[in-house]
Amino acid sequence: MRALSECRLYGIVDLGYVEESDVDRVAQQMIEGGVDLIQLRGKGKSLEELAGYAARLHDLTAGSSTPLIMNDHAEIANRIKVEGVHVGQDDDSIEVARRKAGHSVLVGKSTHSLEQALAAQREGADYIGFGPIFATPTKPDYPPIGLADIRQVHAEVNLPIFCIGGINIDNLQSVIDAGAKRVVMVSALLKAHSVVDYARCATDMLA
Ligand code: TZP
Ligand code: MG
Repeated sequence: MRALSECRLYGIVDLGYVEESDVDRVAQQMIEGGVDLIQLRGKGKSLEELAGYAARLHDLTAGSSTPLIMNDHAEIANRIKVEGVHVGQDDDSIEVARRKAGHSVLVGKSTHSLEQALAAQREGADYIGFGPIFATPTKPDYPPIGLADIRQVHAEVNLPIFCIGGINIDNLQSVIDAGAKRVVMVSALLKAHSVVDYARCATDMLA
């Protein structure tokens, strides 16, 4: 399985954007375009439905050594042996997520400030998301934190840091110039005319 330290571009199969019939195709295109790890995110879907999607996706991701991360629901990682779980500030603690998963998993945590990033490191996260950097319809209730703290969070937090929120090819260079090494792209990638070309362009910029 690809190590987190090698991962630069994090893609999310967000069921708010991807139709059921498109899930496999989108995941395959992400892999072909060089997305390094993939998360399954399905707000409002039942555990049964999500477990079904996770099983389908894991068949695809495992063949390319791409870690599959389950958003929010560590109990699904207990049924489908995905490589990781991602929790937010209001979700299970990292310790509880690891216990529910029941096997060795990566656990990532969403953070929205330098203080939360430091707390996630103390709590034992394997990586963090840091954002939203820019305003985004994918997470509309969170105020954007901007580019200013990216350099400091990299100086103070010794974990892989994935900047997230409103990042696209047009603003990616500004995020990199602000100190980012790793990013998550959700809507920009999922809405791209070619997911493969868009991902390749982003991974080239992050190389
Ligand atoms: N957490 C912080 S911003 C965000 C999440 C899940 C959404 C990112 O989506 P997009 O479409 O890349 O802005
Ligand atoms: Mg969550």
